[in-house]
Amino acid sequence: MGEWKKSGCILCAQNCGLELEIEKNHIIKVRGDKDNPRSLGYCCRKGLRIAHYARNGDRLHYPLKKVGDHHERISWEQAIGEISEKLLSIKEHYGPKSFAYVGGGNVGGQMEVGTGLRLLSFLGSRYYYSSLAQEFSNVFWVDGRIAGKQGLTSMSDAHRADTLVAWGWNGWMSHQEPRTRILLKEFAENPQKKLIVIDPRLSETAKFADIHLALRPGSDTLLLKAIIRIILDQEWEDKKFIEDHVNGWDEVAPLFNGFESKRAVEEVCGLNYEDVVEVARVISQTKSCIHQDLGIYMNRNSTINNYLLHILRAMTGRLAVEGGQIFPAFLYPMGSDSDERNPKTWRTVKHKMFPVLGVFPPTILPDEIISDHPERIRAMIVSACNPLRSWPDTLAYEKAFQALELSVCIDIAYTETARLCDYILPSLSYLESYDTTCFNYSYPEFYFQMRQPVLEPISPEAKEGSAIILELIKAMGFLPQLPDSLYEAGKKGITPYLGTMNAYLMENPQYARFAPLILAETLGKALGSVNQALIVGLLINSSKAFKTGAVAMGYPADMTMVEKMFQDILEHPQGLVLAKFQGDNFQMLRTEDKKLALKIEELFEPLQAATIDKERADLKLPENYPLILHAGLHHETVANTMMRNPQWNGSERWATMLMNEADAKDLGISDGDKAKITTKASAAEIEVEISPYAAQGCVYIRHGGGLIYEGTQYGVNVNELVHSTDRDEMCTPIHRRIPCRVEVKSSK
Ligand SMILES: Nc1nc2c(c(=O)[nH]1)N[C@H]1C(S)=C(S)[C@@H](COP(=O)(O)OP(=O)(O)OC[C@H]3O[C@@H](n4cnc5c(=O)[nH]c(N)nc54)[C@H](O)[C@@H]3O)O[C@H]1N2
Ligand SMILES: Nc1nc2c(c(=O)[nH]1)N[C@H]1C(S)=C(S)[C@@H](COP(=O)(O)OP(=O)(O)OC[C@H]3O[C@@H](n4cnc5c(=O)[nH]c(N)nc54)[C@H](O)[C@@H]3O)O[C@H]1N2
Ligand code: SF4
Ligand SMILES: [Mo]
Repeated sequence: MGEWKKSGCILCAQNCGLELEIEKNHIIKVRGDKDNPRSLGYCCRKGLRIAHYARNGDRLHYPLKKVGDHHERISWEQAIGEISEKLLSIKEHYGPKSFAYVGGGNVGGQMEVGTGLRLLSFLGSRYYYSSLAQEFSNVFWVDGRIAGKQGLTSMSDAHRADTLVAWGWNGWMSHQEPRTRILLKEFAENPQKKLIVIDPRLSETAKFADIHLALRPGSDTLLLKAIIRIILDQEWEDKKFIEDHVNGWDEVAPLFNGFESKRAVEEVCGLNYEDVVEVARVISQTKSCIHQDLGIYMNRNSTINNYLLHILRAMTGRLAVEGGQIFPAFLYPMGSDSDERNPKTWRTVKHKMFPVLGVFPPTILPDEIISDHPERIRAMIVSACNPLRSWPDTLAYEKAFQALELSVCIDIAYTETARLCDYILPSLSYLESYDTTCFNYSYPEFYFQMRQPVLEPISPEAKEGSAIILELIKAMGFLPQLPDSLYEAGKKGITPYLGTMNAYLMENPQYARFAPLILAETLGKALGSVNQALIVGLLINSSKAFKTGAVAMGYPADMTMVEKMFQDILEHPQGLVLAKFQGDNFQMLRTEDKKLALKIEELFEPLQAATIDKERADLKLPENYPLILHAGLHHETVANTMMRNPQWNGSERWATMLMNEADAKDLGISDGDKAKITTKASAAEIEVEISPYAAQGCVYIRHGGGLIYEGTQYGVNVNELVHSTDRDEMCTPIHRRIPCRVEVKSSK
């Protein structure tokens, strides 16, 4: 019999509450935590197998340094000393643009970003690259324009909707909504609710649909334009909502003048027009919610499609409303506002690409390293991210890492990225440390969970990622000498600490911008955790809306709020509600008049240029690549690159490429045969699985394959098949549409 402890799942952004039975520092049983206010006991197959994340043969135990072609153990002192010296020397020789900070957290935890971004800024650089810009730059950019500022990322509020549209989202497998399978079943079973799935294939989610529009892959722009045109023709738009809450409608509506919806739907999207009219009716006439996902974000026309989706929501009164698409408030936003129209916004030296939400895109990073520009990137710290498997064009990344003068990886495992780095620093895992994620979003109740350590560290040398970066910052001399009084005050409690800190900053206003780091260093020491101190910092710096919402929950309005709240957080390892937002969702907007700014002038031209004829021509595949590779299915047998031991999937068949029966017949391929798949980037051999879940003309390889576990590679790394030029206007990769060809290699 072990001890049951409350924690959270770190394997997807739902971060469900979990209870773990721990015996002798091993997880022996897992169950969903009914006390978690958001997940309410829900847990999927991945969460149940989380023990494979905590313990695996690739865990790191001490700092390593590359010597020749292998890594050797070194001390922390040597690691911090050498890395900080090299960083300063590279900066001195080549300037601040030569440094990039990469990752900083994944779906399981992000507190190390709190120190990582400050290290970046101390070195004078703004080059922060993360996986966020591999999916969301397109939608973050559109959200930013419509809401008035980047950082207010909108999300679907499916549980309160009557119609749920799954657009390029396979929720049954990927979740992406709280308690997704329960939600989808509720939509399937309740006659008052409708599930519409817009996906070229019969996905696992589409099986539950009332209406499934199996559109031609990549024809979403025309379908969206058609739905909008139909609503206008039928006068189904919500005129009152538009009048009250939308600016720019008079200029947006004419963009759809003369659009031939029937012809687009039938000739290009390959759909029945009556079905599309019905979908337009249901979206506009019921309490509808559209959840779009990677089928849109990682596809052609991603920015225009996100714009069209918001136009559709706004004209039907479903944007910034409960049960539709809402702008939730965060304790901390996913990133900072960056506006490329401001000439001070940094661009990359080679591609002149701008950041979105403060993040630069992974598709161009290899070019920015390999470039012969004098200010090219030469030094990089990667933490909690695995670009060598997660980011497009592995072959380009392999070359780029060779061209770096300093590469450092902070991880829990000897990953494919770690293998190429000069230094590898061992982090505590998310189950061995205090951490939280920015995915705590909910509205109007603000739910929050700080996970607490439930396992003893496997390695006595491992540290919090944030603490490692803080060590580097200190070794480079960026932090002032801090008085003992600050260290001492932390031991007396948070309120006395804040008093001492305020007094210190009044006397030393020049250090105000270092406040979070001073907190991390001094309060972090008192609490025994930098991450905890950073979370206290988030509470201190929370928005006015958050603080007002917390007072409405009964928290004191004065300085003691932070201490009281942090105490509650510690006493509720299952998570809790910290605030209840007041007023309607429009109050979250950053536009001056709190209206939706629907007019995005830069997109008018490309939106209109996407005509039926142009789209038809653009959708044609090259003759030598007649099939579409869906590069990275987020299937239940995948957990990004977090579960390294392939045994976590038992005897489940997971390393295959899914193919439609008709395509297999055409190519003379049988189930279990080895096929060769070729793309512009490269070629690979892979076992074919004939599947009802594959659309004709498309093949599907799961995301996260090709991990090297204890020295052996398992499965195909799909990012070897993606070329860095397979990207869209926001530089997000077009992983859902990689032209390819497939040939039979050997029969089983
Ligand atoms: N089990 C599991 N769950 C996960 C993850 C995991 O690794 N494993 N990862 C998590 C992460 S980080 C993410 S971002 C999410 C991703 O979650 P999803 O976005 O749901 O993942 P995908 O597998 O890409 O599913 C996208 C759907 O888009 C469809 N699609 C492809 N092309 C088109 C098209 O042209 N038009 C339309 N309309 N649809 C198209 C595909 O057929 C597919 O069903 O999953 C999360 N959940
Ligand atoms: N071709 C293709 N590529 C894709 C996708 C696709 O669909 N197709 N999907 C993309 C998507 S949506 C996403 S979100 C990304 C995800 O890709 P990444 O951002 O790379 O995230 P993960 O694979 O979840 O984990 C990254 C690293 O975090 C490490 N890690 C785990 N726990 C800890 C910890 O406690 N501390 C530290 N420091 N490190 C830890 C893991 O060992 C792993 O090496 O992949 C993307 N890549
Ligand atoms: S839905 Fe996501 S967070 Fe919840 S148990 Fe499954 S993998 Fe973990
Ligand atoms: Mo993702």
